[in-house]
Amino acid sequence: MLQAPAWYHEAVFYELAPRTFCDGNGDGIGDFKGLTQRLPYLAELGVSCLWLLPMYPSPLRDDGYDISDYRAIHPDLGSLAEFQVFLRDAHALGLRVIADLVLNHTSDQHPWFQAAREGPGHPYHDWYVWSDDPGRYAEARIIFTDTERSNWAWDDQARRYYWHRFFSSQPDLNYDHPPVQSEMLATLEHWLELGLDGFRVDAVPYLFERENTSCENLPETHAFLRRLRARLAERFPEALLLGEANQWPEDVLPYFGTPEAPELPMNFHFPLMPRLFLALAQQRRDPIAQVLTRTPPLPPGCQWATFLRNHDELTLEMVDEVERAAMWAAYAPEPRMRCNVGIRRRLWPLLEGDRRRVELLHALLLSLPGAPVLYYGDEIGMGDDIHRPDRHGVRLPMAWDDGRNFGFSAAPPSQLRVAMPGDPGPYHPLVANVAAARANPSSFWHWLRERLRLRAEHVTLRRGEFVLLAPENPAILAFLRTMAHEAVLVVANMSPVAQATALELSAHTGWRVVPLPGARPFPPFGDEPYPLTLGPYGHLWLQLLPPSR
Ligand code: TEU
Ligand code: CA
Repeated sequence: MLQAPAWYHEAVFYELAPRTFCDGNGDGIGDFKGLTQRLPYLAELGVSCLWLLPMYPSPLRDDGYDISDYRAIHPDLGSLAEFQVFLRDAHALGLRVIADLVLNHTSDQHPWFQAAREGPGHPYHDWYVWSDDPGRYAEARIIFTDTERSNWAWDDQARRYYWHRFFSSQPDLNYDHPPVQSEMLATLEHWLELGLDGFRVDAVPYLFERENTSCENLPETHAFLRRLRARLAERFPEALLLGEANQWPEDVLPYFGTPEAPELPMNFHFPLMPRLFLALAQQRRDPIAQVLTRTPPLPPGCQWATFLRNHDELTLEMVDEVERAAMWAAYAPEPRMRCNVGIRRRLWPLLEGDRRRVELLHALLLSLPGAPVLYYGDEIGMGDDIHRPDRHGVRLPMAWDDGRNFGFSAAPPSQLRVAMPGDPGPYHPLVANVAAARANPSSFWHWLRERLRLRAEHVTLRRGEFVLLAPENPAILAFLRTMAHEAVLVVANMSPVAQATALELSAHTGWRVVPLPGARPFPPFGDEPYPLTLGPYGHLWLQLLPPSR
């Protein structure tokens, strides 16, 4: 009997930052008290696992991805007790919670790094990667190309260079030093003992460095992940480790490990994400079909985390030059829209507020193989602000109603740590807020909630075998999710004009066709190719039922 899939295989994730979700104590900063008050909203929407952006003490040079204490909650966000109330209430509502964990580097304000700066004699010096020669690891690419010119930074006190794959205020930990590995393993256990359901493992390809390599995806990194997985397997077999390995498909696969030597049970499907947008821009299915064909089947017990957007730039690191140029042209015509090797825009502005395309991409996100990850605010049509520094423009406060600070905080507007957007327009929180979305039965919010319900109702959409079809019409993406008792046929028109197609489905001759949602049955499948017409950016979920049922 197939082992029942782990809880995370079929979860719908919802990525949020406690700092910008809801302020519970009126100091102008989102916090766990506010997030706790909004848990019923998240349960009502129909998501099943929250992914919290970094919640630890931090000088916030990288919005919390620069951690200065791995075992505490940032005081802005509340006390450990308030975090535990949040976790208890989330679990009571059937919501699981994973937290972002940054293994690769700390803040330069972490006491470990401050001690390490004392120099080679200090016991903490080897917790970081130092060199007298800034030419070491010369083949490692710079990731934050907008701000960093080198992966080495000089430290005046230590009189040596230190290694940093991200901002120079984020020194990399030295995973060749055993106490670092032990401390990080203990940190994971610390939070799991408090009831956390798992982690999103940040920047996992960069943990180790070796000369004459790209310093990404090294065997030593995979060996550490095997050690990490084995360590948790005994006491926390249900704990999720969701890897952020932003790599080409063949380089992401190894992060799942093998059944004999497992690593991370879930990884983000970075290869797919930009190609969903590229297919729209090019009005053809190929970018999606090619990457899905190029993605080998996962080892048993593993699952992709699929997503449209997140708190970072829409990364173009793993597409080729031609694809990147097409994406820049289609989605980032203004240089301000670009950040590093990506596009710092939220979903709705990226798609010009075109609800048809937003629904189309969500219809694919919720029916393609993988566990979908929604980004907070996309459900209410939230906008961005490209005039804010770095990626902050895609991390604005959530808007709950049309009241003071749009329901985010009771503080005076001037006290908000993160200001609400000011630009008038279709995404202004006056119109794009939860209350307005819920009050309008024909809003995208209700459409999304209904699709989440259908996905929860149809195990075929979560676990069905994926079969890609190849209709004549290149603008049409069509695939099946099949199980013995039913199949779901998904058809999508990637173009802005109506398209006709005819699908070869001889294996389903005589099967009944029921649209999801809706009940007006379509004609059953005959021997002929099945004709369908889709409107601009149209899409269908069609339930196929065998004649017997
Ligand atoms: O990003 C890791 C990373 O490699 C980024 O370059 C990412 O691939 C790119 O931004 C597109 O997603 C993680 C966090 O997501 C990011 O917010 C942090 O700034 C970074 O790590 C450093 O902790
Ligand atoms: Ca607060």
